[in-house]
Amino acid sequence: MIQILHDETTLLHKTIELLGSKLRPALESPERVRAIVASLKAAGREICMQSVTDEQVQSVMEIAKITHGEEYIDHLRNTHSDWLAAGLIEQHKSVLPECFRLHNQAYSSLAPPKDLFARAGYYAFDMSSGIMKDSWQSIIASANLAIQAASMICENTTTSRSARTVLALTRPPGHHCTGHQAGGYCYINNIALSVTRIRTMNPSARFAILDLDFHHGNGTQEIFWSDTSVLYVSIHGQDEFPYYTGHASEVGPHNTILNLPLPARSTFAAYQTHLKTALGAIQTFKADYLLISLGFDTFRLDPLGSFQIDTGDYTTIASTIQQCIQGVPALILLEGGYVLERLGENMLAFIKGWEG
Ligand code: SP5
Ligand code: ZN
Repeated sequence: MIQILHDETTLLHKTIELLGSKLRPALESPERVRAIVASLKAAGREICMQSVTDEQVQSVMEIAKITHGEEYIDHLRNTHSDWLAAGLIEQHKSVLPECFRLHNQAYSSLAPPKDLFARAGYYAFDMSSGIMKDSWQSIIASANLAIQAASMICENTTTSRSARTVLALTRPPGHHCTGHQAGGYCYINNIALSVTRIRTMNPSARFAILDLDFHHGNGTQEIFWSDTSVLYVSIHGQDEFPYYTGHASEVGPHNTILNLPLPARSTFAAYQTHLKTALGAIQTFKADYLLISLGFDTFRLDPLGSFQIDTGDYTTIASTIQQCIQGVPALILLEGGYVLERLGENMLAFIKGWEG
């Protein structure tokens, strides 16, 4: 049985984005997780509710700083109140960047700027990572779910045959967030924090990350780029957001990166071929833990995706993975997926395939 973790604090974050040259409510909304939770409950699933204690906030921050550095984490925590105090924003509005940092050898050692507008762009790479008054609380709650899930799969490994898969309903998602830049609705790389947590209990562990979101997980790839104990494998839309990463030629210095881009309108048959390639690489790597970035924006009706994957296909995807990784403890973190009306049934279809 999959154990499912959720924290209602993840629902507080609600922001805006620039999409198709229009500023609008972000597609990454609280309703996404609400829809999944409603379907899970209707199907009689038990959901393990979490809430972050003050003590846990400190420990989440300590773990987050390892991946993201203190300055970036402080930025996430303080930006909205700094803007408010400076009279730059109203309480219920979101901070959005206006100017991004330039990339050039000559500027590479540029220190974080003091100017509040400059900082918003320094710590982001797009305009879908707004920060509103409650964002910090949700970001921490989401990261905490990833950390708790990591602790649980380690415990399960040593205790017994009980649940070896934990699904965390992480929101905001994480896979686009790099060491120091938010983007693509992501503020902290949740999966990277899971890896850190598992390593505190098992320092020599090897990890396979399977990224099934429609978009390439540029952040996860960058964070683990030269890490020999982490294999990063992604199946994603070719030439789609985040546009500049995810090419098959990006393999990393130690061949631990495998990008499997698929053209727009690809069918499930084409997807399955890539999934089998991905799973072959994962088997060869002999990981101790499988971490899945699960996005349902691969669904045929998704506004941000273009694959022809239907609800029942998620059952096949999950059972294909299960058959291949038998016995390896797995952690599943939620990334994207934006068709509110279908998210719940897609998640149930995936779980059905996983549990067999
Ligand atoms: C976690 C996640 O799924 N983040 C994705 C954020 C994507 N934001 C930008 C999307 C730009 C879409 N442009 C139109 C493409 C139509 N195929
Ligand atoms: Zn996505």
